[in-house]
Amino acid sequence: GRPTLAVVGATGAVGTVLLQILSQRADIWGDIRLVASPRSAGRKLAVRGEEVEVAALSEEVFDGVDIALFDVPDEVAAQWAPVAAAKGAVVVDNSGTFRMDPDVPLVVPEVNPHAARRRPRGIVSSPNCTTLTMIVALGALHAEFGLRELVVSSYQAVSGAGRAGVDTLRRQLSLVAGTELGTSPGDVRRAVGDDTGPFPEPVALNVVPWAGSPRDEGWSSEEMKVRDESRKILGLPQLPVAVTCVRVPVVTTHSLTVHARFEGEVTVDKAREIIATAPGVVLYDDPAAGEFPTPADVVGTDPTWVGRVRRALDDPTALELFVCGDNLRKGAALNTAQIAELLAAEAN
Ligand code: 11C
Repeated sequence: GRPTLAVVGATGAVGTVLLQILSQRADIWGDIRLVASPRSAGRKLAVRGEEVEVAALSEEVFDGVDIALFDVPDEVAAQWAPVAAAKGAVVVDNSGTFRMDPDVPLVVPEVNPHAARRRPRGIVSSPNCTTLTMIVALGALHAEFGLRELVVSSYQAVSGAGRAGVDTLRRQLSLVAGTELGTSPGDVRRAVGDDTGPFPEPVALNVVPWAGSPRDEGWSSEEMKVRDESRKILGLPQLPVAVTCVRVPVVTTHSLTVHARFEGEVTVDKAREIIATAPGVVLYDDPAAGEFPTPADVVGTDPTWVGRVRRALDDPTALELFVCGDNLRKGAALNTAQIAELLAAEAN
């Protein structure tokens, strides 16, 4: 029969997009069970055109489940993913909890689908949205040119921090709209007040060079994830990665500037050909005509969009790129749905 799917965290920012994606893609699923915290249990959500009641997270909800998609906070995944796996479900987890576990594959179907086959814990992880924004395009370029070094900066949307992030930006924008704020030190901060939500500083009319929590030596957790996860997905454990993560006043869609250095000389023509033909990647690059990806155009779409493809001015082995990807779709929900489809195909 068709596999039974559970969606854990169905009411969250990513869960909501996941239900849309499951309703849009080829329907390979039997039962789809929706699961959330007891607080959200009993609500009805639409998936595949039907209203489905949300069940409270418990051991029993995993009875008979073949694949369980987890879009929940790290600590909830840490507690419940092993419970679902012990019940016989293959877990596809979108949290940061298991990504660097050597017994948990970290999978991007366009880049390393084979890695999903070895999963001794019954858990497959999906990468962080910032890593996912660039990794499909980089995987394709690496396959041709051999990646040797990455230098990246992110421009991350507030929905990366969930509903609270979006609510914070909208509230702050309403407080600064139509004003002349942004002209003297601290004026934006005074206007939006002390409650900056999940961000350390106001995000409206601002950029904030911080995402995640503090790690050693001044690094952020988000920056460490981009480095560690990129290395694991590409199978390049020593890859030098320099990264700065920055939050910008965009609702959804992360962007990155990428400086990628390769084994030997590269040409823009070849790079453009690879980007234009790689599955899951779109080349949108004609600056003279005003064409390059921006979050306002990319939001709601599935692929990674790449523009501003240039060879580094001072290094014939390096490329400069600007990439955009919807952080809730390919950055989260879509990648987990694609992994689930990969696992379901395996069973046939
Ligand atoms: C952000 N990328 O934009 C983060 C959120 O490891 O899955 C996702 C954190 C993670 O804030």
